[in-house]
Parts: sequence; structure tokens; C-alpha cells
Amino acid sequence: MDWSKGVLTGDSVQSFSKTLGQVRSIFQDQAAASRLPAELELYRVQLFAPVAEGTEGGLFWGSTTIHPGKVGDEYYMTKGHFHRLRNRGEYYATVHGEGALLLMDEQGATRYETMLPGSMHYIPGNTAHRVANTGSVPLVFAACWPSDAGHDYETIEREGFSARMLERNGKPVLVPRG
Ligand code: PAN
Ligand code: ZN
Repeated sequence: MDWSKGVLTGDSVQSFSKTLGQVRSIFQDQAAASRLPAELELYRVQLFAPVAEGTEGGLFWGSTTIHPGKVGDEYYMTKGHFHRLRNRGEYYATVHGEGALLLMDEQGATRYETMLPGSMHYIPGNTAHRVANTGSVPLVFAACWPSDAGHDYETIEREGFSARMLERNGKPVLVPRG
């Protein structure tokens, strides 16, 4: 990984992108979401997976780039997930830009950490995680997690986070669900 850009290179690096059409339901303002094109890219991920998914004891490395922008008042953000093996933790490290890492425990309490270039974030096990780009430039962060963690997206699709990162008077504010 080139730490000045957060870009992974190498033959075995996989890349995928997430469009608004794939994650539309995560946003609060569905009217605003429906006015934007399905093919709009919100973020992309590069993945270095040196062992097979599900392998115990290995580590995966990823780099995520979230574009700047909002759907209504809500910043572009990742889908967010618990790990399928709930007790698996993760590290995030910010390379570029500004963001908010939302962390929700299994009791539904959501807090956040501010992401700035160089900031390191420990995501404990049993904690759902989602990142919002609260700045005006791309937010780039690296991630490292156990290769047997897996991803449970369904719980968040169904229940969401208990708070959202919204712009209020030009500033990001964590707004609890009403
Ligand atoms: C990260 C995330 C990545 C994209 O690599 O997978 O930032 O976010 P979503 O997976 O929520 O769409 C990670 O947390 N891996 O475990
Ligand atoms: Zn994760």
C-alpha cells in the first residue's frame, strides 16, 4: 500500500465499488435518494486477501475510498456491518480526508470517533461499524480484520444504526433515531 494515497497494488488485489442503487435503503431521506442515479458510485474498496475467506488466524487488508457528498442532509457512508463471527475486532487507519466512524454495540448504543489523516481506530468485537465522509474531499482509510470474521450486513439492513451522521448548520452531528 502506498501510504500517501492509500492505494493497494499487486496482482492479487481485488476491487469493487458500491453504487447508490446497491445501498439506497440505508439513507434516511428516501425522497432525496430517489432523485439521484442508481449508478452513482458512493465508495469503493480494494481488498488484499492472502488466505481464503473463513480461514482462522489470517488477516485481510483493505482500503476504502468514500466520495464526498450527501443524500439530503446525510453524508455518503458505507453500508456498515457486524462481523458474522461477532467477537472479531478490526483496525481502521485514516489516510486522507475527514470522517466519522460510527460504532454500535449489540445493545444498540451508537457512538462515533472522528477520522483525520493518521488517526487509528480500534473497533472492538461485537460492534457494528460504518464510516461517513463528513468532509469535502475523498475519505480514504485502511482496514485490517481477521480472515474468519465474515460480514453480517443483514442485521444492519433490517435494524439500521441507532444514530445517523447528519449535516446541521454546516457541521456533522450525530443525531439519535427519534
Ligand atoms: C471494511 C469495510 C469497507 C466497506 O473493509 O468492508 O470499508 O464497508 P461495508 O463493508 O460496510 O460496505 C471492513 O470493515 N471490513 O471488515
Ligand atoms: Zn468490518
